[in-house]
Amino acid sequence: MKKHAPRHGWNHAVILGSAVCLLAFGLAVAAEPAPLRGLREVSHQQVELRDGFWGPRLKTQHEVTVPHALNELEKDGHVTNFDKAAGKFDGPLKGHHAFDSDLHKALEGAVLSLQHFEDRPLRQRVDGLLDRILAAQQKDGFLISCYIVTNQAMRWEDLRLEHQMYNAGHFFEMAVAHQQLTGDPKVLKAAKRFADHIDGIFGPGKRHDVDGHQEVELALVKLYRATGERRYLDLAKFFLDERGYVHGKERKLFDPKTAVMPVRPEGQLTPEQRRAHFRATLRVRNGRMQDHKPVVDQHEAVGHAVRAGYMYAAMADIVRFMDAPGYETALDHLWTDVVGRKMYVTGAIGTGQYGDEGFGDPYKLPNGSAYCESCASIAHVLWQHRMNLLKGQAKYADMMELALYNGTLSGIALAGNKFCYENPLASQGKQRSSWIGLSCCPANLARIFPQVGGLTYAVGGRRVYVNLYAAGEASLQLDQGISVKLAQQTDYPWSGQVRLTVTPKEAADFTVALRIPGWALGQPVPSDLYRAGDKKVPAFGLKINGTTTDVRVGADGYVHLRRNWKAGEVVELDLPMPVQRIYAHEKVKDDEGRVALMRGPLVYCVEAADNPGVDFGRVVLPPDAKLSSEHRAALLGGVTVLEGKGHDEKQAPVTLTAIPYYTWMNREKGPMTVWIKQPAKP
Ligand code: FUB
Ligand code: ZN
Repeated sequence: MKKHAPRHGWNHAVILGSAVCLLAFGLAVAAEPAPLRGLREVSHQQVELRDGFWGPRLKTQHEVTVPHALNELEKDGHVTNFDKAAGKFDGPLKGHHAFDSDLHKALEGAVLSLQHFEDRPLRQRVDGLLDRILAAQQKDGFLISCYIVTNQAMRWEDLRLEHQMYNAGHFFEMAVAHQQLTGDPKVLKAAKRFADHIDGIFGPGKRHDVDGHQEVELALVKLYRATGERRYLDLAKFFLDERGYVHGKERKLFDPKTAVMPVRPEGQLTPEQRRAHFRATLRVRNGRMQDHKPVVDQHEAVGHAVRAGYMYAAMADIVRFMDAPGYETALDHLWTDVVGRKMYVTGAIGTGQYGDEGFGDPYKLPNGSAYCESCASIAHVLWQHRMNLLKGQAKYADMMELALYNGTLSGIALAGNKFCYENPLASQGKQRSSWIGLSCCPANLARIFPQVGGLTYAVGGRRVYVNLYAAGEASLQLDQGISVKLAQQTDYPWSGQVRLTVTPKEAADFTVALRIPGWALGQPVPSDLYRAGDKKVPAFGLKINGTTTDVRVGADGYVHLRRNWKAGEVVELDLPMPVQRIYAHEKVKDDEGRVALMRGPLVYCVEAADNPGVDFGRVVLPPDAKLSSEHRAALLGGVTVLEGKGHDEKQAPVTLTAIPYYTWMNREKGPMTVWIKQPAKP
């Protein structure tokens, strides 16, 4: 199943083929626009993650998650909705107005993974599904099944409550991925027609409005990068800039004083009255949709965390590709607020405090009722990745790594076919679902893992940034025509030893910048929200061609290895991975008197399956208890477990065994907690 042909030879053929097809279809062929500032993104197509931690995960995503997702979506009517929209048969619409987006996301996952695995049956299945989607496209380019089937007059009504642009955005992202896989622009062409239709309705001098669920903004940036057409970038910025304004025919600042909460009708409400009241409350500009203020005036993260994450990601994109005064300052403040006051130790975001998947008040991070939606962690990963591209600083990649290995991975079972929506940090026992009617998370999880290769590296001038440590090979293009292959051998995250073989096509002067993770320097997060119990961690080691090299970590969090690299030179990085006790800021009352455990980038938890009969509500782990680690190849797909001696309230000894948080909920149902009680120091 795995592609055997050299990846990059194949890619060149695809790129060439794609240029020919694009010309044949009358689409502009443009080189991808270079960012005005920051780093260049590396496509996951340039990186093969084999073996190690991610290789088997990508295989499971391809062989299990994608077909499972497509089966479930077909069963639930996502595809027949398009058939109905195409006029193939009549019947009521299935599901809700965001249904299309789930199918687009799962298809994007399929297409991304087909870039790494040969799989003719899946390819045919995807082609068939895409034909059914495209058959529903209207003459003017509109393509959302729900409105075509139910009421075309509602197409662009109630934007803030419906999900029109969210559907469109996921369609655009999938189309870009499809074009990159096949070189066949038919889906991209349909996406352009749809985007042009939207561009014809919304924009300066046209209609001023925004979607209630951001996503289209980052998708339009992708469309711009794939086609070179500037108007998609401008439209993305328009939608961002329009937030916080009165929506209508002109640009007018919104007056928050007009946001009055509707009065709930008295007495017993009919379901319709209840719905109407709920919808009326959603219309209030309370920040839930980050539409309460212009984006440049948003300095605190509020509202629905998925929407926020996608919006912040798009803002970071915009700053790289165009002039956007005020954006970077807002992003800096939002980042400080999230990473400093509103993020779980797992890198997850969303507390449920206000009854949604949204940010809560500063430092209010309840564990059992956490509403850390998997989609929010994915959005967080995408945002931190883009912040790293914008600023070239390791702290953003640190947070991307934290959210990826913990908050995101916990959303999917090891077997790849069961999911979790909320990802709490404490539970009395929970089971994963094989599908979720509102399938945003499973479909999102189906598309994030094939992208990990692209998160692993970034390029800036004659510098390659190594952001993640992951076994595999990459083929990168630096400035001045420098081509270089990088091969990583590592057992990361189980071991911090990484062997990097650097093979430039020809000897050349360039820099390999290695991220030294905050956790390896005694700082688990780049804020005071969580601190390591032991700040004195053993120093990391570095060798070049077997010779120990004394290097300093730059202010940007990387060590910069500049030399005239020759083929086959080897860098060995050794990041010691002691078990760390982690403590939360004293203002996080939910974590008071508690300790979490980390080793490397992984956050740990204790789960009943390894600790039978232990009451996590009573057992304590003393601050001086020795903590050991042991790799167990046969457990949970191969994990390093941690052990420490605690005791119960009668001082009876209890051995606690902790597993990586992302592996919980893969065995029988039982209690789990990340934050373990710790007796106060005498
Ligand atoms: O509304 C679309 C997606 O469904 C959101 O991102 C999730 O929070 C879920 O509500
Ligand atoms: Zn979701």
